[in-house]
Amino acid sequence: MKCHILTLFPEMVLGGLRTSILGRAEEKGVLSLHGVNIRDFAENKHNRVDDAPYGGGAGLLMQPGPVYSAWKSVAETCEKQPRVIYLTPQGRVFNQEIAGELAKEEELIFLCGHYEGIDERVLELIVTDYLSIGDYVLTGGELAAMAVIDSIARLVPGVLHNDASAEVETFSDGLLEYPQYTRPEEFMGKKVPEVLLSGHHGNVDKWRREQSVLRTARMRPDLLEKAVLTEEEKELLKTLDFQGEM
Ligand code: 6GU
Repeated sequence: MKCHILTLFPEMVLGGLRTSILGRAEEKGVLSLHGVNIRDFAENKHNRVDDAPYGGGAGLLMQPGPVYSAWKSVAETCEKQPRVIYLTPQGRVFNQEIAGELAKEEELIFLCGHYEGIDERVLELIVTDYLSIGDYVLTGGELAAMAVIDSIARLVPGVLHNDASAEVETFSDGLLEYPQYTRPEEFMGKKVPEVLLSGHHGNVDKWRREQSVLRTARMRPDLLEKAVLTEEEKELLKTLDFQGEM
């Protein structure tokens, strides 16, 4: 998978993403991250890429020319035109399902806005997907692009050590992850649950599944609507009253 990131701050996005697992994935050759500095495509000798909005109003907007040229510099190198994802609080709210869809793409272009946004005309010309990472406002699209790219990249085969770990975790079945423990067996007087020391894998799986269901009911009851539960699990939840717990 190859991700091109069009931004005024490529060092922020690449520095963040390359710090850990994705950096190693790049070294292994299963992922490629390419930062494109929109400022390199400025059309004046002061390298300015922003200007005041027509009609007045606060703040500055990114001008269409440099954004278009930055996109074109990437698009020219691609056989099949990649989807162009613009990060904006006006977009569809990103989730694990969208991550799974985007992880199937060979190549993606991410466009990060700054200031008050980007001139609408260039968005109409190049953007295929509008994505938000939640209902709050950031100063720019970079942090959102990093979150989206991280969650997509970890689904690409070979990025994680074992592909199984991408599956078991939170949301693959619509439930939160079960609690986990490592050494020592006792910490500050708190013991690791007995069943995990038993070596009985059937019981371990059963306990973990139950913990996932209970934890989801307590912490994110909204997720249960879409989760696939057995009749037994539904009965278990009916017997509980979680109001205000945890
Ligand atoms: Cl994608 N961009 C910005 N600037 N703010 C956001 C966002 C994106 N998603 C949530 N807030």
